[in-house]
Amino acid sequence: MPLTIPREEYMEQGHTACAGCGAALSMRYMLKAAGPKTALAIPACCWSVVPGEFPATNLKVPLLYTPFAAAGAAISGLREGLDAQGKEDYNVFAFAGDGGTADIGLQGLSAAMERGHNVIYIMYDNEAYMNTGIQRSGSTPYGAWTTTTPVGMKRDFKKQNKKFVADLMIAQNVPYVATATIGYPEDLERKISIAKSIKGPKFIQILSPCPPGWYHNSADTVKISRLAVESKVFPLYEFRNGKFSLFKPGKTARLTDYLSLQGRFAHLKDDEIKVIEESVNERWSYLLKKEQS
Ligand SMILES: Cc1ncc(C[n+]2csc(CCOP(=O)(O)OP(=O)(O)O)c2C)c(N)n1
Ligand SMILES: [Mg+2]
Repeated sequence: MPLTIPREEYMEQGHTACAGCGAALSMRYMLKAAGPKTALAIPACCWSVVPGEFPATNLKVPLLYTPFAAAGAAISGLREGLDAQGKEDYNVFAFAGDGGTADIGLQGLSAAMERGHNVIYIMYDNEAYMNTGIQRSGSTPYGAWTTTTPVGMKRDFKKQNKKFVADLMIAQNVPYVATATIGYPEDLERKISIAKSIKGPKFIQILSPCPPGWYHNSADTVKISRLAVESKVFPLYEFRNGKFSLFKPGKTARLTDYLSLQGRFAHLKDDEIKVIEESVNERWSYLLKKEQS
């Protein structure tokens, strides 16, 4: 496959992300495709501390920090303000965590999409509230250890299934919805570029492994992100103008290949892994049917 990743960098050295941070790669790739005419809104999350303080932030694009729940409202306001100045050629992005998107920011996201603003909302999904110490979110998968679903004598890991926010955006008929991950960077660049080319609201959910939160080796971030797709745990899909298409990875992996590299799943017994396997297969069949319908 030809290399389609732009060489330009809009994220510089000097950030404070952990070694192997999937969300740092998500930002880097996103900005490469977004380009210099980008205005960014970031709610409370890891990325609200990663760039450092103004004027020494490591991003070459302007950014607005917003309250935790306010990313959707902020990008609507940025869009209106830029348009009023005749700067319709600027792209307006939100870059928000899963807690800020699946939970506290969901109403603001849904409202921004409903108003039809010409914006791109990126949810970087590290599957928990990482900045405040690994608390479970609506996007944390079944079986995961977090500090609010601790595994102790009662083995009280997360018992609820992951809420798939991209599915909710499809239900709302958002003009462009996609899932992506940093292990497939060309695919990620392509999806950001498509989002830029469509007028109206867009939503992209990027799986972004987190070494301290998932208890994995920081050298394995990209590998785990690819295994998530190959094991069908995190399917890559696109929804455009009402048409749904599902990526079928050329190489498949076992669910345990994905789970076994992460300490957050180390406590799981065979019957619990079976529960995950069944729900992964069920979801894959549901997505296949969606593609055929
Ligand atoms: C109203 C409000 N409640 C709680 C917080 C504290 N807080 C800041 S960041 C954060 C976690 C964000 O989680 P997520 O959106 O998943 O991003 P991540 O930290 O994982 O990058 C929390 C709970 C806050 N800033 N505002
Ligand atoms: Mg998170």
